[in-house]
Amino acid sequence: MKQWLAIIALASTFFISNIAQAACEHEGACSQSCSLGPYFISPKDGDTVSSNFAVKMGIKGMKVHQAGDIIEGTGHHHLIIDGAYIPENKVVPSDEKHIHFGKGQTETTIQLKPGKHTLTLQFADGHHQSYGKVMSKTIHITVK
Ligand SMILES: [Cu+2]
Repeated sequence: MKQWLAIIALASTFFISNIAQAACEHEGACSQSCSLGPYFISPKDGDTVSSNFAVKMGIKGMKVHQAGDIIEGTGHHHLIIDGAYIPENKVVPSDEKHIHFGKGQTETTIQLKPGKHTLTLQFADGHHQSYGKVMSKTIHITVK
């Protein structure tokens, strides 16, 4: 009997997630739950900024937590300059193009050369392992 309950519970979980998936794919009907992931509070996509500018980061569907332990539903921001998102479970590199906010920071100031750049936010777990494309956001900016 217990086994049956487990199977039914499992089946209904699949069923519910399928409905959620279908709702998300329904054009124009994208609710809050569809736009999960990190987002730029500033700058905004298409903005022109001065060479020294503030970056403010937000996250939907997860909570910011400092790096260290892996805690389900939490992670920290990474800012990738002129690079792509990090595939799921891969560790985010640490260099001048990949900035970690392992203390749980949600804003910073960066300096970029004049011209067009991309900024990518990548949310990753306490061990800096990427949550993948769905937990990333890329914008295009111009530095004057
Ligand atoms: Cu990290």
